[in-house]
Amino acid sequence: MTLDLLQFSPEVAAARAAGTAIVALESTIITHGMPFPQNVEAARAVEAEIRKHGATPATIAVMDGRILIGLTDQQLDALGQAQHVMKISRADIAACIAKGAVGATTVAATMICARLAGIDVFATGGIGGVHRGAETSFDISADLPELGETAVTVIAAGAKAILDLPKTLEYLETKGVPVITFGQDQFPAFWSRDSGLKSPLRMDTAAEIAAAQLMRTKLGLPGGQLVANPIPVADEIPREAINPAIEQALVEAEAQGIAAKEVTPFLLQRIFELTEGRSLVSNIALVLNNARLGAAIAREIVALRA
Ligand code: PSU
Ligand code: MN
Repeated sequence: MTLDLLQFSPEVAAARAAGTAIVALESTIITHGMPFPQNVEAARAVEAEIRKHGATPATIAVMDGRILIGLTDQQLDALGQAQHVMKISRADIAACIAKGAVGATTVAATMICARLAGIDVFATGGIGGVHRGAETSFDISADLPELGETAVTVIAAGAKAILDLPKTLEYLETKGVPVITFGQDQFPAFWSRDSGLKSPLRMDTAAEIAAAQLMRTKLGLPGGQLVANPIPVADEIPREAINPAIEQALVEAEAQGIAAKEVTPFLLQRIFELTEGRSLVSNIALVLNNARLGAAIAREIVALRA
């Protein structure tokens, strides 16, 4: 029944029929995370990277009352330029589909759709988290509880230092989410390889990460895994270099009364402007890096299930 709501692109439908590896991708990063035209170029490059590494990309969005699992070139282009696209999470995905609006899926909504489509792995840039000042604003991204509920392995470059990273890790632990850093002991902070915090878990191979997800299923544990994949050394922006932009963006958000769903897009846009585009170059590089690891994990899951 739910399958009626899903519209698979021809490429994704073929991968499903063949039982080969698929990696889900979100669309909020396209509509609210990066400016046009770099957003569409980046989305295409990420899809190509996944194909190059032996898996099929499935970019997810909502249009015309259906959930698209895999976008055609035209759909991707239209989404990348569209104005007034809804940023949808768990709270608003049903309303968006029901009224036939165009919606870009956040990490939480992409996880929900990936699970419905039988996709185990999802690669992105950064996840939402506990915002600084959450003790008064209560601003905690719906991405975090989703990881505790929906069985999808999400690959991100950690969380941005616009967030309160210690609180984000505490919240994930409370929700029973394994936070696995790939190949190092320190939890990464998106543009920087080191947040100064120790990662709860560390794994060094895609096979281990795949096995851990299947073990959760075997144990009857709901929920996914967060894989934190450090940005490549060559693309890193050191903490000292990015921090002034982060601090200024946060001050401006506060002064302008930016709240709720607007907070994350506002901060991303301001940091892009304040770093004169440097943040975006690194952002694209780390998403490509996550796409490669996502493809490897998806292939291992297929192999383990065989
Ligand atoms: N963090 C990033 N880039 C992004 C986002 C977060 O570094 O593009 C997007 C993702 O779609 C994420 C969403 O799921 O913002 C979180 O929004 P909020 O904080 O409103 O939950
Ligand atoms: Mn929020």
